[in-house]
Amino acid sequence: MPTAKRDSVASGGRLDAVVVGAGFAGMYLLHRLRRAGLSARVLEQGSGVGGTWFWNRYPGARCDVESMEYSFKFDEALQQEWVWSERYSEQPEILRYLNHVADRFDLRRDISFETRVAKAHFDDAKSRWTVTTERGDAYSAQYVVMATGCLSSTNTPKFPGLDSFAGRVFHTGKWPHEPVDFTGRRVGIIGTGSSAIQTIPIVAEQARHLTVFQRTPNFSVPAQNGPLDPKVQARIKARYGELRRLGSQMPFGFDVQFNEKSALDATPAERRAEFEQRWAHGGLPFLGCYSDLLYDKAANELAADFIREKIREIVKDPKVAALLTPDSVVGCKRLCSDTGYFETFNRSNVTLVDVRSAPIAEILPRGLRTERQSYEFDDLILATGFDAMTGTLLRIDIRGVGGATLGERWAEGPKTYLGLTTAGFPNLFMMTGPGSPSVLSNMVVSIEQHVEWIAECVANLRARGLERIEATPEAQAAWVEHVNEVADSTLYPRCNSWYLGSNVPGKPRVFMPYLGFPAYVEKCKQVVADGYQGFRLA
Ligand code: NA7
Repeated sequence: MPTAKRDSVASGGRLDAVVVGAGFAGMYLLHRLRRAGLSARVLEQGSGVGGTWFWNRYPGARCDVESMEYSFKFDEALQQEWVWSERYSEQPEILRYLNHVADRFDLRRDISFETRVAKAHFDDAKSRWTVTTERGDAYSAQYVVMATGCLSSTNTPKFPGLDSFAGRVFHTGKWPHEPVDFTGRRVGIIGTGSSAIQTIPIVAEQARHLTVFQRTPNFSVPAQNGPLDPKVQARIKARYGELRRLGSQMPFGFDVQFNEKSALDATPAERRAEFEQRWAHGGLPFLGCYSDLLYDKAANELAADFIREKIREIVKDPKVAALLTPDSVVGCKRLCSDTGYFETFNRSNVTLVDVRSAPIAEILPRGLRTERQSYEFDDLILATGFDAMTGTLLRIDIRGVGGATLGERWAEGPKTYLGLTTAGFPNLFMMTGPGSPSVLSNMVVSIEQHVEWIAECVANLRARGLERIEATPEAQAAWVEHVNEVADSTLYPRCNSWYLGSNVPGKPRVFMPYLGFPAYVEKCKQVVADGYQGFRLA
Protein backbone atom coordinates (compact mmCIF):
# COMPACT_ATOMS: atom_id res chain seq x y z
CA MET A 1 0.00 0.00 0.00
CA PRO A 2 1.32 3.50 -0.77
CA THR A 3 2.40 5.59 2.17
CA ALA A 4 1.71 9.25 2.83
CA LYS A 5 3.81 11.84 1.13
CA ARG A 6 3.46 15.56 0.72
CA ASP A 7 2.57 16.01 -2.88
CA SER A 8 3.53 18.75 -5.24
CA VAL A 9 0.06 20.10 -5.86
CA ALA A 10 -0.38 20.83 -2.16
CA SER A 11 0.20 24.22 -0.59
CA GLY A 12 -1.06 26.51 -3.30
CA GLY A 13 -1.68 23.98 -6.06
CA ARG A 14 -4.74 24.70 -8.22
CA LEU A 15 -7.01 21.90 -9.26
CA ASP A 16 -10.31 21.59 -11.03
CA ALA A 17 -11.63 19.23 -8.38
CA VAL A 18 -10.83 17.81 -4.98
CA VAL A 19 -12.57 14.58 -4.11
CA VAL A 20 -12.67 13.50 -0.47
CA GLY A 21 -12.60 9.72 -0.05
CA ALA A 22 -11.28 6.83 -2.14
CA GLY A 23 -14.00 4.22 -1.78
CA PHE A 24 -16.22 3.04 -4.64
CA ALA A 25 -17.45 6.63 -5.09
CA GLY A 26 -14.18 8.58 -5.06
CA MET A 27 -12.44 6.04 -7.26
CA TYR A 28 -14.98 6.06 -10.07
CA LEU A 29 -15.40 9.83 -9.82
CA LEU A 30 -11.66 10.33 -10.25
CA HIS A 31 -11.74 8.15 -13.35
CA ARG A 32 -14.66 10.08 -14.85
CA LEU A 33 -13.31 13.54 -14.01
CA ARG A 34 -9.98 12.66 -15.57
CA ARG A 35 -11.74 11.39 -18.65
CA ALA A 36 -13.58 14.72 -18.87
CA GLY A 37 -10.19 16.45 -18.91
CA LEU A 38 -10.29 17.82 -15.36
CA SER A 39 -7.36 17.88 -12.97
CA ALA A 40 -8.51 16.11 -9.82
CA ARG A 41 -6.97 14.92 -6.58
CA VAL A 42 -8.51 12.45 -4.16
CA LEU A 43 -7.72 12.91 -0.47
CA GLU A 44 -8.12 9.72 1.54
CA GLN A 45 -7.52 9.20 5.25
CA GLY A 46 -6.80 5.48 4.92
CA SER A 47 -3.54 4.05 3.66
CA GLY A 48 -5.31 2.34 0.76
CA VAL A 49 -8.41 2.50 -1.40
CA GLY A 50 -11.69 0.86 -0.43
CA GLY A 51 -13.55 3.19 1.96
CA THR A 52 -16.07 1.09 3.90
CA TRP A 53 -14.29 -2.06 2.75
CA PHE A 54 -10.94 -0.71 3.88
CA TRP A 55 -12.13 -0.10 7.45
CA ASN A 56 -14.74 -2.78 8.16
CA ARG A 57 -12.41 -5.78 8.45
CA TYR A 58 -14.17 -7.51 11.33
CA PRO A 59 -14.47 -11.30 11.04
CA GLY A 60 -17.44 -12.21 8.85
CA ALA A 61 -17.78 -8.75 7.23
CA ARG A 62 -19.72 -9.33 4.06
CA CYS A 63 -21.92 -7.40 1.66
CA ASP A 64 -25.68 -7.96 1.81
CA VAL A 65 -26.10 -7.27 -1.91
CA GLU A 66 -25.07 -10.09 -4.25
CA SER A 67 -21.54 -9.87 -5.67
CA MET A 68 -22.66 -9.87 -9.29
CA GLU A 69 -24.66 -6.73 -8.57
CA TYR A 70 -22.41 -5.10 -5.97
CA SER A 71 -19.74 -4.20 -8.51
CA PHE A 72 -19.13 -1.56 -11.17
CA LYS A 73 -20.93 -1.77 -14.48
CA PHE A 74 -19.31 1.26 -16.12
CA ASP A 75 -16.60 -0.74 -17.85
CA GLU A 76 -17.55 -3.84 -19.81
CA ALA A 77 -14.05 -5.38 -19.74
CA LEU A 78 -13.86 -4.89 -15.96
CA GLN A 79 -17.21 -6.53 -15.28
CA GLN A 80 -16.35 -9.42 -17.57
CA GLU A 81 -12.84 -10.11 -16.24
CA TRP A 82 -13.48 -10.04 -12.49
CA VAL A 83 -14.48 -13.41 -11.04
CA TRP A 84 -16.42 -13.47 -7.76
CA SER A 85 -16.09 -16.53 -5.59
CA GLU A 86 -19.23 -16.31 -3.46
CA ARG A 87 -22.83 -15.24 -3.86
CA TYR A 88 -22.25 -12.56 -1.21
CA SER A 89 -18.65 -11.33 -1.14
CA GLU A 90 -16.59 -11.14 1.97
CA GLN A 91 -14.73 -7.93 2.79
CA PRO A 92 -11.25 -9.15 1.70
CA GLU A 93 -12.55 -10.06 -1.75
CA ILE A 94 -14.31 -6.70 -2.23
CA LEU A 95 -11.13 -4.94 -1.14
CA ARG A 96 -9.10 -7.00 -3.64
CA TYR A 97 -11.59 -6.02 -6.33
CA LEU A 98 -11.24 -2.32 -5.49
CA ASN A 99 -7.45 -2.58 -5.54
CA HIS A 100 -7.76 -4.22 -8.94
CA VAL A 101 -9.92 -1.29 -10.11
CA ALA A 102 -7.32 1.16 -8.78
CA ASP A 103 -4.57 -0.63 -10.73
CA ARG A 104 -6.60 -1.12 -13.86
CA PHE A 105 -7.43 2.57 -14.18
CA ASP A 106 -4.12 3.78 -12.73
CA LEU A 107 -5.94 5.72 -10.02
CA ARG A 108 -3.32 5.82 -7.27
CA ARG A 109 -1.19 8.51 -8.90
CA ASP A 110 -3.95 11.03 -8.17
CA ILE A 111 -4.79 9.88 -4.65
CA SER A 112 -3.09 11.21 -1.51
CA PHE A 113 -3.38 8.51 1.16
CA GLU A 114 -3.18 9.00 4.91
CA THR A 115 -4.54 12.47 4.29
CA ARG A 116 -7.42 13.63 6.44
CA VAL A 117 -9.36 16.68 5.37
CA ALA A 118 -9.89 19.22 8.15
CA LYS A 119 -11.52 22.14 6.32
CA ALA A 120 -13.18 23.13 3.08
CA HIS A 121 -13.88 26.85 2.77
CA PHE A 122 -15.53 28.62 -0.16
CA ASP A 123 -14.24 31.94 -1.47
CA ASP A 124 -17.27 33.70 -2.87
CA ALA A 125 -15.32 36.30 -4.86
CA LYS A 126 -13.17 33.73 -6.63
CA SER A 127 -15.78 30.96 -6.75
CA ARG A 128 -13.19 28.51 -5.51
CA TRP A 129 -12.80 26.17 -2.58
CA THR A 130 -9.75 25.84 -0.37
CA VAL A 131 -9.46 22.37 1.07
CA THR A 132 -7.02 22.04 3.97
CA THR A 133 -5.75 18.76 5.33
CA GLU A 134 -4.90 18.00 8.95
CA ARG A 135 -1.21 18.15 7.94
CA GLY A 136 -1.81 21.72 6.80
CA ASP A 137 -1.58 21.19 3.04
CA ALA A 138 -4.00 23.38 1.13
CA TYR A 139 -5.61 22.68 -2.22
CA SER A 140 -7.46 25.24 -4.29
CA ALA A 141 -10.22 23.72 -6.38
CA GLN A 142 -13.19 24.87 -8.36
CA TYR A 143 -15.24 21.86 -7.28
CA VAL A 144 -15.24 19.78 -4.13
CA VAL A 145 -16.93 16.41 -4.03
CA MET A 146 -17.53 14.71 -0.71
CA ALA A 147 -17.26 11.00 -1.48
CA THR A 148 -16.98 10.31 2.22
CA GLY A 149 -19.40 7.38 2.48
CA CYS A 150 -22.62 6.95 4.42
CA LEU A 151 -21.22 4.73 7.16
CA SER A 152 -17.74 6.08 7.76
CA SER A 153 -17.83 7.78 11.17
CA THR A 154 -18.04 5.17 13.88
CA ASN A 155 -20.39 5.61 16.83
CA THR A 156 -18.85 4.82 20.19
CA PRO A 157 -21.33 5.41 23.01
CA LYS A 158 -19.90 7.31 25.98
CA PHE A 159 -19.86 4.35 28.35
CA PRO A 160 -18.42 5.47 31.70
CA GLY A 161 -15.14 3.69 32.38
CA LEU A 162 -14.45 2.69 28.76
CA ASP A 163 -10.86 3.97 29.05
CA SER A 164 -10.30 1.83 32.11
CA PHE A 165 -10.82 -1.45 30.26
CA ALA A 166 -7.62 -3.47 30.64
CA GLY A 167 -8.06 -5.81 27.66
CA ARG A 168 -8.25 -5.20 23.94
CA VAL A 169 -11.06 -2.97 22.59
CA PHE A 170 -12.19 -3.23 18.97
CA HIS A 171 -14.80 -1.35 16.97
CA THR A 172 -16.24 -3.35 14.06
CA GLY A 173 -16.06 -0.24 11.86
CA LYS A 174 -12.34 0.35 12.55
CA TRP A 175 -10.98 -3.16 12.77
CA PRO A 176 -7.18 -3.70 12.88
CA HIS A 177 -5.40 -4.73 9.70
CA GLU A 178 -3.64 -7.64 11.39
CA PRO A 179 -5.68 -10.77 12.08
CA VAL A 180 -7.19 -10.79 15.58
CA ASP A 181 -7.12 -14.12 17.39
CA PHE A 182 -9.77 -14.74 20.04
CA THR A 183 -8.70 -18.31 20.78
CA GLY A 184 -8.99 -19.06 24.48
CA ARG A 185 -10.31 -15.56 25.23
CA ARG A 186 -13.48 -14.42 26.93
CA VAL A 187 -15.04 -11.84 24.64
CA GLY A 188 -17.83 -9.33 25.23
CA ILE A 189 -19.66 -7.74 22.30
CA ILE A 190 -22.00 -4.75 22.56
CA GLY A 191 -24.61 -4.44 19.83
CA THR A 192 -26.72 -6.74 17.69
CA GLY A 193 -26.95 -4.78 14.42
CA SER A 194 -25.75 -6.04 11.03
CA SER A 195 -22.06 -5.93 11.94
CA ALA A 196 -22.58 -7.87 15.17
CA ILE A 197 -24.87 -10.37 13.48
CA GLN A 198 -22.12 -11.14 10.96
CA THR A 199 -19.27 -11.32 13.42
CA ILE A 200 -20.90 -13.12 16.39
CA PRO A 201 -21.02 -16.59 14.74
CA ILE A 202 -17.33 -16.38 13.77
CA VAL A 203 -16.06 -15.02 17.08
CA ALA A 204 -18.15 -17.62 18.96
CA GLU A 205 -16.31 -20.39 17.11
CA GLN A 206 -12.95 -19.07 18.31
CA ALA A 207 -13.54 -17.60 21.72
CA ARG A 208 -13.58 -19.49 24.99
CA HIS A 209 -16.73 -17.59 25.85
CA LEU A 210 -18.72 -14.88 24.11
CA THR A 211 -21.13 -12.61 25.98
CA VAL A 212 -23.49 -10.69 23.70
CA PHE A 213 -24.97 -7.47 25.12
CA GLN A 214 -28.19 -6.80 23.25
CA ARG A 215 -30.32 -3.67 23.60
CA THR A 216 -32.70 -4.23 20.69
CA PRO A 217 -33.21 -7.57 18.94
CA ASN A 218 -33.07 -7.44 15.15
CA PHE A 219 -34.85 -9.21 12.34
CA SER A 220 -32.46 -11.34 10.33
CA VAL A 221 -32.93 -13.68 7.40
CA PRO A 222 -30.34 -16.29 6.40
CA ALA A 223 -28.12 -15.03 3.58
CA GLN A 224 -28.04 -18.55 2.08
CA ASN A 225 -24.55 -17.66 1.00
CA GLY A 226 -22.35 -20.12 -0.83
CA PRO A 227 -19.83 -20.46 -3.62
CA LEU A 228 -20.85 -18.81 -6.86
CA ASP A 229 -21.18 -21.46 -9.52
CA PRO A 230 -18.93 -20.48 -12.48
CA LYS A 231 -21.70 -21.54 -14.87
CA VAL A 232 -24.18 -19.19 -13.17
CA GLN A 233 -21.58 -16.43 -13.27
CA ALA A 234 -20.96 -17.01 -16.99
CA ARG A 235 -24.71 -16.95 -17.70
CA ILE A 236 -25.06 -13.63 -15.90
CA LYS A 237 -22.06 -12.16 -17.70
CA ALA A 238 -23.47 -13.20 -21.06
CA ARG A 239 -26.37 -10.78 -20.52
CA TYR A 240 -24.86 -8.55 -17.88
CA GLY A 241 -25.98 -5.27 -19.42
CA GLU A 242 -29.59 -6.32 -19.61
CA LEU A 243 -29.62 -7.72 -16.06
CA ARG A 244 -28.01 -4.58 -14.64
CA ARG A 245 -30.64 -2.48 -16.43
CA LEU A 246 -33.46 -4.57 -14.99
CA GLY A 247 -31.94 -4.33 -11.50
CA SER A 248 -31.73 -0.56 -11.68
CA GLN A 249 -35.43 -0.38 -12.50
CA MET A 250 -36.34 -1.99 -9.17
CA PRO A 251 -37.16 0.12 -6.09
CA PHE A 252 -33.82 -0.56 -4.37
CA GLY A 253 -31.80 -0.44 -7.59
CA PHE A 254 -31.01 -4.15 -7.49
CA ASP A 255 -32.70 -7.47 -7.90
CA VAL A 256 -35.25 -7.43 -5.09
CA GLN A 257 -38.30 -8.73 -6.94
CA PHE A 258 -41.40 -7.17 -5.41
CA ASN A 259 -44.50 -9.30 -5.34
CA GLU A 260 -47.23 -6.97 -6.54
CA LYS A 261 -49.83 -8.51 -4.25
CA SER A 262 -50.84 -7.29 -0.81
CA ALA A 263 -50.00 -9.63 2.06
CA LEU A 264 -53.50 -8.98 3.34
CA ASP A 265 -55.12 -10.31 0.16
CA ALA A 266 -53.21 -13.59 0.23
CA THR A 267 -54.56 -16.68 1.98
CA PRO A 268 -52.59 -18.01 4.99
CA ALA A 269 -51.34 -20.91 2.83
CA GLU A 270 -50.22 -18.57 0.03
CA ARG A 271 -48.47 -16.33 2.53
CA ARG A 272 -46.64 -19.20 4.16
CA ALA A 273 -45.48 -20.46 0.76
CA GLU A 274 -44.25 -16.97 -0.19
CA PHE A 275 -42.45 -16.38 3.11
CA GLU A 276 -40.85 -19.86 3.03
CA GLN A 277 -39.70 -19.34 -0.54
CA ARG A 278 -38.18 -15.93 0.34
CA TRP A 279 -36.53 -17.40 3.46
CA ALA A 280 -35.04 -20.21 1.36
CA HIS A 281 -33.83 -17.71 -1.25
CA GLY A 282 -32.24 -15.66 1.53
CA GLY A 283 -31.20 -12.10 2.33
CA LEU A 284 -32.71 -8.71 1.52
CA PRO A 285 -35.08 -9.97 -1.22
CA PHE A 286 -37.26 -11.11 1.70
CA LEU A 287 -38.44 -7.47 1.82
CA GLY A 288 -40.07 -7.88 -1.58
CA CYS A 289 -42.43 -10.64 -0.46
CA TYR A 290 -45.46 -8.35 -0.59
CA SER A 291 -46.00 -4.88 -2.05
CA ASP A 292 -47.35 -3.54 1.26
CA LEU A 293 -44.69 -4.97 3.56
CA LEU A 294 -43.01 -1.58 4.03
CA TYR A 295 -46.26 0.41 4.00
CA ASP A 296 -48.91 -1.38 6.03
CA LYS A 297 -48.36 -2.36 9.67
CA ALA A 298 -50.81 -5.28 9.49
CA ALA A 299 -49.07 -6.67 6.38
CA ASN A 300 -45.68 -6.18 8.00
CA GLU A 301 -46.80 -7.94 11.15
CA LEU A 302 -47.55 -11.09 9.13
CA ALA A 303 -43.97 -11.21 7.87
CA ALA A 304 -42.67 -10.31 11.34
CA ASP A 305 -44.60 -13.23 12.84
CA PHE A 306 -43.10 -15.60 10.29
CA ILE A 307 -39.53 -14.57 11.25
CA ARG A 308 -40.40 -14.69 14.97
CA GLU A 309 -41.60 -18.26 14.49
CA LYS A 310 -38.35 -19.15 12.72
CA ILE A 311 -36.35 -17.73 15.63
CA ARG A 312 -38.34 -19.86 18.08
CA GLU A 313 -37.73 -22.93 15.90
CA ILE A 314 -33.97 -22.34 15.68
CA VAL A 315 -33.14 -21.23 19.23
CA LYS A 316 -33.54 -24.10 21.68
CA ASP A 317 -33.80 -22.18 24.97
CA PRO A 318 -37.23 -20.47 24.93
CA LYS A 319 -36.02 -17.65 27.20
CA VAL A 320 -33.12 -16.86 24.86
CA ALA A 321 -35.42 -17.16 21.84
CA ALA A 322 -37.85 -14.69 23.45
CA LEU A 323 -35.03 -12.20 24.06
CA LEU A 324 -33.85 -12.52 20.45
CA THR A 325 -37.35 -11.93 19.07
CA PRO A 326 -37.94 -8.38 17.80
CA ASP A 327 -41.24 -6.66 18.52
CA SER A 328 -40.67 -3.98 15.87
CA VAL A 329 -41.35 -3.58 12.15
CA VAL A 330 -39.50 -5.78 9.62
CA GLY A 331 -37.24 -3.67 7.38
CA CYS A 332 -37.69 -0.54 9.46
CA LYS A 333 -34.13 -1.00 10.60
CA ARG A 334 -32.07 -2.46 7.78
CA LEU A 335 -32.99 -6.14 7.56
CA CYS A 336 -29.98 -8.24 8.51
CA SER A 337 -28.70 -11.10 6.44
CA ASP A 338 -26.84 -13.75 8.40
CA THR A 339 -25.02 -17.05 8.35
CA GLY A 340 -25.86 -19.07 11.45
CA TYR A 341 -26.66 -16.09 13.70
CA PHE A 342 -29.60 -17.43 15.69
CA GLU A 343 -28.03 -20.92 15.75
CA THR A 344 -25.00 -19.44 17.54
CA PHE A 345 -27.13 -18.92 20.66
CA ASN A 346 -27.48 -22.70 21.00
CA ARG A 347 -23.74 -22.93 21.72
CA SER A 348 -22.74 -23.56 25.31
CA ASN A 349 -20.01 -20.85 25.11
CA VAL A 350 -22.41 -18.02 24.19
CA THR A 351 -24.49 -15.97 26.63
CA LEU A 352 -27.07 -13.37 25.68
CA VAL A 353 -27.55 -10.44 28.06
CA ASP A 354 -30.47 -8.05 27.74
CA VAL A 355 -29.26 -4.48 28.22
CA ARG A 356 -32.65 -2.98 27.40
CA SER A 357 -34.17 -3.93 30.76
CA ALA A 358 -30.86 -3.31 32.58
CA PRO A 359 -28.68 -0.85 30.62
CA ILE A 360 -24.89 -0.86 30.69
CA ALA A 361 -23.88 1.24 33.71
CA GLU A 362 -20.09 1.20 33.27
CA ILE A 363 -17.18 -0.58 31.68
CA LEU A 364 -14.86 -2.13 34.26
CA PRO A 365 -11.17 -3.01 33.83
CA ARG A 366 -12.13 -6.67 33.35
CA GLY A 367 -15.66 -6.52 31.97
CA LEU A 368 -18.74 -4.43 32.43
CA ARG A 369 -21.55 -3.78 34.87
CA THR A 370 -25.17 -3.44 33.86
CA GLU A 371 -27.75 -2.00 36.20
CA ARG A 372 -28.40 -5.62 37.23
CA GLN A 373 -25.06 -7.42 37.46
CA SER A 374 -21.39 -7.59 36.38
CA TYR A 375 -19.82 -9.66 33.58
CA GLU A 376 -16.16 -10.52 33.05
CA PHE A 377 -14.32 -10.76 29.72
CA ASP A 378 -10.83 -10.21 28.30
CA ASP A 379 -11.66 -8.46 25.00
CA LEU A 380 -14.43 -6.01 24.16
CA ILE A 381 -15.96 -5.61 20.70
CA LEU A 382 -18.02 -2.49 20.09
CA ALA A 383 -20.46 -3.28 17.29
CA THR A 384 -22.23 0.00 18.01
CA GLY A 385 -22.59 1.31 14.48
CA PHE A 386 -22.08 4.67 12.85
CA ASP A 387 -23.00 8.33 12.92
CA ALA A 388 -24.51 7.61 9.54
CA MET A 389 -24.85 9.80 6.46
CA THR A 390 -24.07 13.17 8.07
CA GLY A 391 -21.40 12.25 10.65
CA THR A 392 -18.36 12.54 8.41
CA LEU A 393 -19.62 15.61 6.54
CA LEU A 394 -20.22 17.47 9.79
CA ARG A 395 -16.86 16.55 11.29
CA ILE A 396 -15.17 18.52 8.50
CA ASP A 397 -15.26 22.30 8.87
CA ILE A 398 -17.21 23.08 5.68
CA ARG A 399 -18.01 26.76 5.09
CA GLY A 400 -19.98 28.09 2.16
CA VAL A 401 -21.14 31.53 1.06
CA GLY A 402 -20.66 34.18 3.77
CA GLY A 403 -18.70 31.72 5.93
CA ALA A 404 -21.85 29.82 6.98
CA THR A 405 -20.96 26.36 8.26
CA LEU A 406 -22.65 23.17 7.16
CA GLY A 407 -23.19 22.40 10.86
CA GLU A 408 -25.24 25.61 11.29
CA ARG A 409 -27.23 25.00 8.13
CA TRP A 410 -28.00 21.43 9.13
CA ALA A 411 -28.64 22.03 12.83
CA GLU A 412 -32.16 20.63 12.48
CA GLY A 413 -31.12 17.84 10.15
CA PRO A 414 -29.59 17.60 6.68
CA LYS A 415 -31.09 19.75 3.93
CA THR A 416 -30.13 18.96 0.36
CA TYR A 417 -31.33 19.26 -3.17
CA LEU A 418 -31.37 15.72 -4.61
CA GLY A 419 -28.88 14.57 -1.97
CA LEU A 420 -26.23 15.95 -4.32
CA THR A 421 -25.93 19.59 -3.33
CA THR A 422 -26.93 21.97 -0.57
CA ALA A 423 -27.98 25.62 -0.88
CA GLY A 424 -25.31 28.13 0.14
CA PHE A 425 -22.47 25.81 -0.84
CA PRO A 426 -21.81 26.37 -4.56
CA ASN A 427 -19.76 23.81 -6.50
CA LEU A 428 -19.88 21.38 -3.57
CA PHE A 429 -21.29 17.97 -4.39
CA MET A 430 -22.09 15.09 -2.09
CA MET A 431 -21.95 11.52 -3.32
CA THR A 432 -24.96 9.52 -2.09
CA GLY A 433 -25.80 12.30 0.34
CA PRO A 434 -28.85 12.53 2.60
CA GLY A 435 -31.95 12.94 0.46
CA SER A 436 -30.74 10.47 -2.18
CA PRO A 437 -31.48 6.71 -2.36
CA SER A 438 -27.99 5.84 -1.07
CA VAL A 439 -28.37 3.30 1.74
CA LEU A 440 -31.85 2.29 0.57
CA SER A 441 -30.36 1.14 -2.71
CA ASN A 442 -27.49 -0.87 -4.09
CA MET A 443 -24.78 1.63 -3.14
CA VAL A 444 -22.68 0.87 -6.21
CA VAL A 445 -25.57 1.59 -8.56
CA SER A 446 -26.34 4.83 -6.72
CA ILE A 447 -22.68 5.79 -6.77
CA GLU A 448 -22.40 5.24 -10.52
CA GLN A 449 -25.52 7.32 -11.10
CA HIS A 450 -24.17 10.18 -8.96
CA VAL A 451 -20.71 10.07 -10.52
CA GLU A 452 -22.19 10.23 -14.00
CA TRP A 453 -24.59 13.03 -13.07
CA ILE A 454 -21.78 15.12 -11.52
CA ALA A 455 -19.34 14.47 -14.39
CA GLU A 456 -22.00 15.43 -16.93
CA CYS A 457 -22.94 18.52 -14.94
CA VAL A 458 -19.36 19.77 -14.72
CA ALA A 459 -18.78 19.10 -18.44
CA ASN A 460 -22.00 20.93 -19.25
CA LEU A 461 -20.98 23.98 -17.20
CA ARG A 462 -17.56 24.07 -18.85
CA ALA A 463 -18.99 23.77 -22.34
CA ARG A 464 -21.21 26.77 -21.60
CA GLY A 465 -18.40 28.79 -20.02
CA LEU A 466 -20.14 28.72 -16.61
CA GLU A 467 -18.23 28.54 -13.36
CA ARG A 468 -20.74 27.98 -10.65
CA ILE A 469 -23.72 25.84 -9.73
CA GLU A 470 -25.76 26.19 -6.57
CA ALA A 471 -29.08 24.74 -5.43
CA THR A 472 -31.77 27.35 -4.83
CA PRO A 473 -33.26 27.39 -1.31
CA GLU A 474 -36.75 26.93 -2.84
CA ALA A 475 -35.80 23.79 -4.81
CA GLN A 476 -34.08 22.44 -1.73
CA ALA A 477 -37.06 23.08 0.54
CA ALA A 478 -39.38 21.35 -1.94
CA TRP A 479 -37.03 18.35 -2.20
CA VAL A 480 -36.68 18.01 1.57
CA GLU A 481 -40.47 18.08 1.87
CA HIS A 482 -40.80 15.43 -0.84
CA VAL A 483 -38.20 13.15 0.82
CA ASN A 484 -40.13 13.40 4.08
CA GLU A 485 -43.48 12.80 2.40
CA VAL A 486 -42.18 9.64 0.76
CA ALA A 487 -40.71 8.42 4.05
CA ASP A 488 -43.90 9.23 5.95
CA SER A 489 -45.93 7.11 3.55
CA THR A 490 -43.88 4.08 4.68
CA LEU A 491 -43.26 2.30 7.97
CA TYR A 492 -39.60 3.43 8.05
CA PRO A 493 -40.08 6.27 10.54
CA ARG A 494 -41.81 3.89 12.98
CA CYS A 495 -38.72 2.65 14.77
CA ASN A 496 -35.38 3.95 15.97
CA SER A 497 -32.70 3.42 13.36
CA TRP A 498 -29.58 4.99 11.98
CA TYR A 499 -31.67 5.95 8.89
CA LEU A 500 -33.32 8.43 11.29
CA GLY A 501 -30.18 9.34 13.21
CA SER A 502 -31.82 8.08 16.38
CA ASN A 503 -28.87 5.81 17.26
CA VAL A 504 -26.71 8.85 18.10
CA PRO A 505 -27.76 10.82 21.20
CA GLY A 506 -28.65 14.42 20.33
CA LYS A 507 -28.77 13.88 16.56
CA PRO A 508 -31.89 15.42 14.93
CA ARG A 509 -34.48 12.77 14.13
CA VAL A 510 -34.89 13.09 10.37
CA PHE A 511 -35.32 10.26 7.87
CA MET A 512 -32.25 10.71 5.68
CA PRO A 513 -32.35 8.41 2.63
CA TYR A 514 -34.80 8.68 -0.27
CA LEU A 515 -36.90 5.64 -1.04
CA GLY A 516 -37.29 4.76 -4.71
CA PHE A 517 -34.27 4.54 -6.95
CA PRO A 518 -36.04 4.61 -10.36
CA ALA A 519 -38.17 7.67 -9.51
CA TYR A 520 -35.06 9.40 -8.20
CA VAL A 521 -33.10 8.73 -11.40
CA GLU A 522 -35.98 10.11 -13.45
CA LYS A 523 -36.06 13.26 -11.31
CA CYS A 524 -32.30 13.79 -11.77
CA LYS A 525 -32.67 13.37 -15.55
CA GLN A 526 -35.61 15.76 -15.64
CA VAL A 527 -33.68 18.41 -13.73
CA VAL A 528 -30.97 18.28 -16.42
CA ALA A 529 -33.48 18.20 -19.28
CA ASP A 530 -35.07 21.34 -17.80
CA GLY A 531 -31.74 23.20 -17.87
CA TYR A 532 -30.65 22.31 -14.33
CA GLN A 533 -33.97 23.27 -12.88
CA GLY A 534 -33.68 24.22 -9.20
CA PHE A 535 -30.08 25.37 -9.57
CA ARG A 536 -28.61 28.83 -10.02
CA LEU A 537 -25.90 28.74 -12.67
CA ALA A 538 -23.35 31.52 -13.15
P1 NA7 B 1 -26.20 -0.64 13.83
O1 NA7 B 1 -27.14 -1.35 12.93
O2 NA7 B 1 -26.46 0.80 14.12
O3 NA7 B 1 -26.12 -1.47 15.18
C1 NA7 B 1 -25.52 -0.95 16.33
C2 NA7 B 1 -25.85 -1.83 17.50
O4 NA7 B 1 -25.23 -1.30 18.67
C3 NA7 B 1 -27.34 -1.91 17.78
O5 NA7 B 1 -27.67 -3.19 18.18
C4 NA7 B 1 -27.49 -0.91 18.92
O6 NA7 B 1 -28.62 -1.12 19.72
C5 NA7 B 1 -26.22 -1.16 19.69
N1 NA7 B 1 -25.90 -0.04 20.57
C6 NA7 B 1 -25.58 1.23 20.21
N2 NA7 B 1 -25.40 1.98 21.31
C7 NA7 B 1 -25.62 1.17 22.37
C8 NA7 B 1 -25.60 1.37 23.78
N3 NA7 B 1 -25.32 2.58 24.29
N4 NA7 B 1 -25.89 0.33 24.58
C9 NA7 B 1 -26.18 -0.87 24.05
N5 NA7 B 1 -26.21 -1.12 22.73
C10 NA7 B 1 -25.95 -0.11 21.90
O7 NA7 B 1 -24.70 -0.70 13.27
P2 NA7 B 1 -23.99 -1.87 12.45
O8 NA7 B 1 -22.55 -1.53 12.35
O9 NA7 B 1 -24.34 -3.19 12.99
O10 NA7 B 1 -24.67 -1.80 11.03
C11 NA7 B 1 -24.70 -0.57 10.30
C12 NA7 B 1 -24.96 -0.84 8.86
O11 NA7 B 1 -23.76 -1.33 8.25
C13 NA7 B 1 -25.96 -1.91 8.55
O12 NA7 B 1 -27.28 -1.49 8.63
C14 NA7 B 1 -25.57 -2.34 7.16
O13 NA7 B 1 -26.11 -1.44 6.22
C15 NA7 B 1 -24.08 -2.18 7.16
P3 NA7 B 1 -30.01 -0.34 19.39
O14 NA7 B 1 -30.54 -1.04 18.17
O15 NA7 B 1 -29.65 1.09 19.09
O16 NA7 B 1 -30.83 -0.50 20.59
